[in-house]
Amino acid sequence: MITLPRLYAILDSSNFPDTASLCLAATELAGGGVTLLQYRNKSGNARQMLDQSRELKKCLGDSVKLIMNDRADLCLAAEFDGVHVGQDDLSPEGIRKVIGGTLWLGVSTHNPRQVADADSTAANYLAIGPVFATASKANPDPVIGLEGVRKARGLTRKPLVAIGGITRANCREVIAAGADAVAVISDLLLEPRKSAEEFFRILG
Ligand code: TZP
Ligand code: MG
Repeated sequence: MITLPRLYAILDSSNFPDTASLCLAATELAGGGVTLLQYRNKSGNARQMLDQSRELKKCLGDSVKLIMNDRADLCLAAEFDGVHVGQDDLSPEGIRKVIGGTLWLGVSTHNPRQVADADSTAANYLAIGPVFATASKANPDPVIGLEGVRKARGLTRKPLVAIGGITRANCREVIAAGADAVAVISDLLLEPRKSAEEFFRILG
């Protein structure tokens, strides 16, 4: 079983004008204690994604575990540490055929049925959300609230990451509802290092 840090940072390329600013945010997050980081790019082509991923890995070195959103092929090509997939991506079994048994695999879920299904796969951790309203995802599933996190906790013993609208102001109650970690995009953007430090201070 893997152990997740309390904070799982996500860098979405759409929030950065170029790769240099993405890398700057990444190094600031690492300076603030982040050790698990997902690269998310919903608009770039495969070549752009691979270029940016390689730069990200170069600027971070080995201090941070890097997870590729959606794409097992780019995870391997960029030599990342794992892949995170949703309900419309390759199945966990399909992803394992590509990445093998060792790299990390996370699966997004949005309701109890999906949690139960994902629990019986070879995923290393599950994500559940959106817990609160989010502006960072196009066409998000319905908000599940803290009750949705509690329900998910009751359905899996895999490490559980809560996502969606989580901030320094509400993260404590999300962990109290049973999540092992919180995944965050927007509340890390303005001052990445300071925000990350505060998340860790709040969550211990
Ligand atoms: N999946 C469910 S909500 C979400 C994703 C990728 C976006 C989370 O971003 P934010 O800004 O922390 O709400
Ligand atoms: Mg996906």
